[in-house]
Amino acid sequence: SKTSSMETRDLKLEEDANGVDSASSRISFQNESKWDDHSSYGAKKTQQAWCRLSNGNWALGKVLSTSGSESVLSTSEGKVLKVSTESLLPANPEILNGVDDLMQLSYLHEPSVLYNLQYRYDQDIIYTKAGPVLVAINPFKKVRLYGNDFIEGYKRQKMDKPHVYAIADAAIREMKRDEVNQSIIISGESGAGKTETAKIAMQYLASLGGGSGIEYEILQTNPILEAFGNAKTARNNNSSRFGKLIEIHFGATGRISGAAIQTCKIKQFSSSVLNLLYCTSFGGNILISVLFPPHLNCMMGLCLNEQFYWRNQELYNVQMVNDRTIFFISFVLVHPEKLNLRKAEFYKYLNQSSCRSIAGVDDSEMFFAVMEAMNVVHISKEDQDTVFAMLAAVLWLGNISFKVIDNENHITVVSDEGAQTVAKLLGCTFDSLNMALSTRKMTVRNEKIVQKLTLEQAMDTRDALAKSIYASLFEWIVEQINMSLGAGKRRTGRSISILDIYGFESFTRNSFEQFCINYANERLQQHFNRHLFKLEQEEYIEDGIDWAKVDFEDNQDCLNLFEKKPLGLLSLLDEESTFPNATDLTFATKLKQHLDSNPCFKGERGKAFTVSHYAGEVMYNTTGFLEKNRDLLHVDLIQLLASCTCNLPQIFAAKMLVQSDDYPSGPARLSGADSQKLSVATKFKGQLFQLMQRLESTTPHFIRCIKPNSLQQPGIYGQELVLSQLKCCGVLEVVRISRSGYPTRMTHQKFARRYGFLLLESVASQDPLSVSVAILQQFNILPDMYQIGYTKLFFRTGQIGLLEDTRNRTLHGILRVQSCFRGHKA
Ligand code: AD9
Ligand code: MG
Repeated sequence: SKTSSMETRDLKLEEDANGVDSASSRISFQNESKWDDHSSYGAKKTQQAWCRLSNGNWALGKVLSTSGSESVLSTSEGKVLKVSTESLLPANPEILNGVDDLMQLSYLHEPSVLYNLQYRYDQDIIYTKAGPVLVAINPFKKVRLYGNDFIEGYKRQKMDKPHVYAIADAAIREMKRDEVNQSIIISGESGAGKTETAKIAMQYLASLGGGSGIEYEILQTNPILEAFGNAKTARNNNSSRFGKLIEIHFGATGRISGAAIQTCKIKQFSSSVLNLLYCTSFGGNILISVLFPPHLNCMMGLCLNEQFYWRNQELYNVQMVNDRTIFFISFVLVHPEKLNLRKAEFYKYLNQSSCRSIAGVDDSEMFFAVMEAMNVVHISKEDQDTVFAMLAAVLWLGNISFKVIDNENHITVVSDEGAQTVAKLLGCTFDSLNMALSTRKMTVRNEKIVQKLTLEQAMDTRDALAKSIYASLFEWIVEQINMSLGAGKRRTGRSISILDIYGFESFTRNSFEQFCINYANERLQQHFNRHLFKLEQEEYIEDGIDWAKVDFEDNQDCLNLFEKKPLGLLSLLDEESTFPNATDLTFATKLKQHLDSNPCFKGERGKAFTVSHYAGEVMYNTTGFLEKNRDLLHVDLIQLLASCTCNLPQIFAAKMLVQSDDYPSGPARLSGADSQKLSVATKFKGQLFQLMQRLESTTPHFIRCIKPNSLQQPGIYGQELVLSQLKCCGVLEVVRISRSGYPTRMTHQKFARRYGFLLLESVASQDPLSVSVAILQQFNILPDMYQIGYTKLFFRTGQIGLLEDTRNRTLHGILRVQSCFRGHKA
């Protein structure tokens, strides 16, 4: 270990000689070469170095020789490679293997970050800090890191390794200390572990207790929300189809007093990946996904890969209910004759798939857990019955069929068991159901007319009704939960919010859903950057050090591209959505016409355009944009629901009418008498702004979840996959930002105390600052490598290592002398 610590010292010395110039520390989000500037192998000539293999992976090797521009490397697998010296990156000394915080690495570049995370992951250490950010890598298996012992350990500060518990604990402490609300922002791609992480954080907060079982109630919201809001997809067996913010309130005594949940409503993401209920009618194919008690929903068998499965340019996302659930619902809970439930195969919305179960998931157990949870959050038995009646109505709606009645393809609803059951479950007459599904009232030149629907239109209308019932049901359940958790009752105390939100997405084909998700992430990224830079700068400025302010290139340009009025992506989308004759192609053309001069925008051929996001370029295809953005729910359907005798449809209708007035001053109210709603994108933006506003006033804590493989399997670490996520969630930027400043800080006192004894000559004045300066001089630390603040010393990366090594060696020497001396005496 002695040799390796010597090695560290040398490495650090050399690195620092090639140190960073703070004036040039502009953060450029796509500029990878920055890494190389800072860390290229160049003159360092470390014994070990990283080289990129032809498959894109990084390999660690021993440098055997370097002659001119070529080096010979022997890899750990025993291969000998001839590579260009330029392409090599210096490796960290072994003693830095698996450090808790990436910032402790002497050489910070892609391979060293990847390697450090993998080194830990291989030992089931899934949490690592990247400065202020916690990186969590999904283990895809049970890891022994949770439970009461750990919770106690972190509470008593006996444990200090990176952990979600540590983050939750810091949030609690800071909330109390600063009297400021806190937030824990969890992001990552589908299947990366956001929802699990959020639950782990909730578990920690709940352990603080509340009284009257409120903490248990908060935890019990998870199975309900997952039952109705999650689905099996190709990427995750339990994928959330909604974003969630849970705000946990604390009373004056520091105990939990209540909570409030805000979901990023799926309704406004209709026809989207985030839909609870996805339904589309294309060329006679009706596909729908229905969410039922947890894990019961399975992805349709033929849909092998959710994100890449396109047909008719639509995204298929179908989930299932299985027979056993239906059995439980119909025979255990509600009167079977009322719901009239059949086997899953019987329902059109369900029989698109052959997948009926998930390995390792006991549906009946989960189902009863949900029933129990609904009791805990005080949803009455009657209401629970109605909830299931609504789900049954949705299923039966899918089985409604139409009869063509003329040669213009106009239709009428077939009065069979399907339609009759729907009418019964909703509490309306068959005639009114038929009317709502086969005609549409419209106002043309101030005259009210009734238009007959064609088969295609009727199918769309039927599916839109099913979708809106499901989405309204989800919303209603969230409201019930909020009422039970005492939302709005006691908002006097402090709170900690946990945000579980879908991460940045970039697929080979990107549509409206990715457009919205990525826009949201662009906003969150800005929040993230501003916070990090603020943290950095505040400390420098507070300590009065001369630090050229980091002139950071933030992502405001990209946000402007989305938000500018009238010539931004969202405005232009809304405008185009109001034109009856507009098509996805005219929309794309319009974008190119107005935005081509914007540096973040690039028009592509046909219906496509590219946006330069902070995480990279994404090409969007406008197919379906207008339709998805309009997401019309015709007045006729709202009126149908309002006329029902069953209470839930009535409540849904009232809510829909209120919502259409939600943003009275909003510019984007769609014209046309048949539309009752704002555009999907505008509503989404409104929600996002509310969310951001809430977050702005909190101290954020960031957790970035990483998915190590796409197979949902333990023990597999895909470098490329991990790397792309590190880029997307900004972890690489954090590392870079921190490197560009003075990441190591120490008070004058501590510095003087720690290294003062190394001074060879005594200092005239014994005050900590003078001692510190003398130390810096004795060790010949270059002026560029440190700054002296009012209270602290600030160092560039790696600097302190040199002093530490000398200190260790000196102490070692002293100890040896002492023990020698003792031995002598004995
Ligand atoms: V999605 O965007 O909602 O599709 P998430 O929320 O990021 O996604 P989720 O939390 O659902 O992913 O995690 C996916 C699966 O990974 C879980 O069902 C677990 O099987 C697994 N997982 C995630 N985190 C952990 C963990 N800390 N320990 C064990 C985990 N397993
Ligand atoms: Mg999730």
